Amino acid sequence: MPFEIIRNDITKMQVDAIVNAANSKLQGGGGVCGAIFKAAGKEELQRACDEIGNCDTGKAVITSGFDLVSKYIIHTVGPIYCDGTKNEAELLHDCYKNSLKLAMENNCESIAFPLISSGIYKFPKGEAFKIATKAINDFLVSNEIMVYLVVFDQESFAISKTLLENVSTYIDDNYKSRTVVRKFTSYGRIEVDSLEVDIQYDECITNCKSKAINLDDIIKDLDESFSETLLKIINSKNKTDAEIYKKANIDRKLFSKIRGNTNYSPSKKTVIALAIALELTIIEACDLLKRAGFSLSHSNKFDVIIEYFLKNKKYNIFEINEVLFYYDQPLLGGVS
Ligand code: AR6
Repeated sequence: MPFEIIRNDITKMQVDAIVNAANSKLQGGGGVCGAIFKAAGKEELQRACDEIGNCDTGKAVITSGFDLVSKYIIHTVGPIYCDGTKNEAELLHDCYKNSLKLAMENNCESIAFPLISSGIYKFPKGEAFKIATKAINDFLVSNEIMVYLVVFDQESFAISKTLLENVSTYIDDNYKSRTVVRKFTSYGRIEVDSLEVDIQYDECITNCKSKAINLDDIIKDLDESFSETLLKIINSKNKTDAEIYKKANIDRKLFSKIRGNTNYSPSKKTVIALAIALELTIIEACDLLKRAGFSLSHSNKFDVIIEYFLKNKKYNIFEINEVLFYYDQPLLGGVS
């Protein structure tokens, strides 16, 4: 199952369980805890918490979600950050692991976490984010559950400064935004939205014009489909399906659809996620995209960011998603 990072108010998440960044006495508090108590119904939730009593740091307990959309609230107690030498990282990792375990025991198919300990408990946000993503990824290697990490601010990201600077320079050098070009003709002034047209598309038009087209010939001579090509690449790289859809952060059911239907039309972000998981070169990735009817364009910021990672052979999908998220772009993977 995939893992998605989203910007939202956790109390609005439509999932089976949301996680509360609680205190060990399980008392209503500030921050995300305050928001959850308010949305769930303070008195009822406090009564349920009081029945449990308390919870040690790194551990998790569960209550009903009361007035929330989610069925359950999992309360986990993050460490109060001191100086990094008091086992804070391990305890924070345990919060995610134990909450996920508890969600599985209660048959939850989806769960949303806030960035535990990163507010009132003062864990540095970048580090807290890294620990959260690592703990979630570790758990997903052998478990099936949809996980959302709900973050409030860009500060939470652990992306290295150098990576951000490199991507930013690459975008500046390559991104061509839509510009309106004013042309003067004998009819007066007209305005043209000058989007950069893909070279491939240009070539295709030229080829079509220069050749007499026989539709039967073209259909007989169709290239291999996206899914046929994908399965061949997976085989040639000696990978299993599970290795690839997990690395691509793609839902297993979506992958089964692609495998089972030669003519399946995946979304562009699914193709890119698979290209990243297969560690394709930029040329191979463009070929795979073409087989699904897509291309990369310099007039699209998302595409330029993907191109940066492919060209630099950086294939960590979560790192790519952090950068995409930073630039407010759609993330890779998911269920469609
Ligand atoms: N949705 C998602 N994230 C949120 C929301 C929200 N509605 N509100 C805040 N955040 P914190 P902690 C983020 O302080 O550090 C309480 O009093 C926020 O930006 O809520 O673990 C408890 O009772 C931050 O990144 O939790 C404890 O006593 C993250 O949630 C203590 O605070 C966690 O910040 C726990 O402190």
